[in-house]
Amino acid sequence: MSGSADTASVGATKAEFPEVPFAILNADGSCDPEYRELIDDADVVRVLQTLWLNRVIDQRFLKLQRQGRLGFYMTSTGEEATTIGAAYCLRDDDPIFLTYRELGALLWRGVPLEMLMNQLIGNGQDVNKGRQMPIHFCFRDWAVPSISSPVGTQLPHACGFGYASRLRGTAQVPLAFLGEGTASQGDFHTALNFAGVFRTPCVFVIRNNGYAISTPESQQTASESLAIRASGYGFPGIRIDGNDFLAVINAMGQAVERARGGGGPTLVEALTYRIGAHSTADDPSVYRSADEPERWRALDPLERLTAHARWRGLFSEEDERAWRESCEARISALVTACEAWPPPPLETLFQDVLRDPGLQLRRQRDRYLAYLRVREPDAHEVP
Ligand SMILES: Cc1ncc(C[n+]2csc(CCOP(=O)(O)OP(=O)(O)O)c2C)c(N)n1
Repeated sequence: MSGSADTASVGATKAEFPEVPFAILNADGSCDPEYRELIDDADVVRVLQTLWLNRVIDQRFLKLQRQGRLGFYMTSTGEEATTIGAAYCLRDDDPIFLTYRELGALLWRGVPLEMLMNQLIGNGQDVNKGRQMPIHFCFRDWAVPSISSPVGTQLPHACGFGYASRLRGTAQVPLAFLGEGTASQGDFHTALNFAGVFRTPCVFVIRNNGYAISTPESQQTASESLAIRASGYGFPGIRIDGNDFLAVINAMGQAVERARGGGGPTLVEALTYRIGAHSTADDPSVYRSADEPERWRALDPLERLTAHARWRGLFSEEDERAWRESCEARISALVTACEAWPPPPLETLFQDVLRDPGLQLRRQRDRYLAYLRVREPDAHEVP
């Protein structure tokens, strides 16, 4: 991995933030006794099950896209310790400002699988009426605001939410994810400067997965780390092993507690790796060698948490096989059910955008509905 134990607390202000180890899990899955208490046995199993579910969904939807049954997909394989671990440390009402690569956070939050699939497929049951690209989720009831395609826009939103949370006295702590490429965007500076000046409760988590599409991290920044940038904004930044679930929840737990207690924001840089392509529209073989992802498989967060579970005497190979098969079966049944729904009716294009669409749009809508009635008589009602 590109980090080392000495870079663990680069940028951290020791008076404000306790020492955070870079990694906690040993190669054989063991850990020091003081860290075992970070998570109980039941949760180790639940997290592993969520990790497996994430993988099964990634594999299945990648295939569906290749079969022409889905427009687009983006995997998060290899980054799940960071995505699930960060969400693990939140309260249910803490909003998660996502990018497109944090399916694990949604799974941990408990968004029903059917709602996720409806969005991916873009059928008439999708809460967003098929208006967003697949994987650009929005689930208000789970405190998940809409994902935006322009990278970085979620960051000012998150610190604004943190500011509002303090004014309202709700003690909610927004979590904002970003990739390391997005740390080069202007919105990163805007958000972190605002968060620092106003000490907004907020945790920013950089999934440093090595690439922004084809741009490697080495061409993204000349800084020795991204975590160190936080000190320029006046708050702590810590770099951790993002493939070590225990290291993630240890750092995140402290950052969230600190924010909730009025201590202000934290920047967490989680070193991880994007095992798959950027998206289904990308071919990584043109910019990285085939053995690079293979080398990272040795640090796979799933393998490492599995080794930890076995060290605790949990989640046997048989449990793992049974769980994987049950995930496969659940996803198959859901895909069949979600593909059977028709797409959103075309007239829904005009709904839920403006309270009063105005004369111009009303005319356009009426002309369009008249056209649909000719094209498909009986199928369309005036909304
Ligand atoms: C403002 C903006 N510029 C460019 C893009 C095109 N784009 C989409 S994803 C991406 C890479 C982002 O990389 P990173 O932040 O490292 O996240 P990762 O995809 O690695 O998770 C780019 C450049 C965009 N969506 N928005």
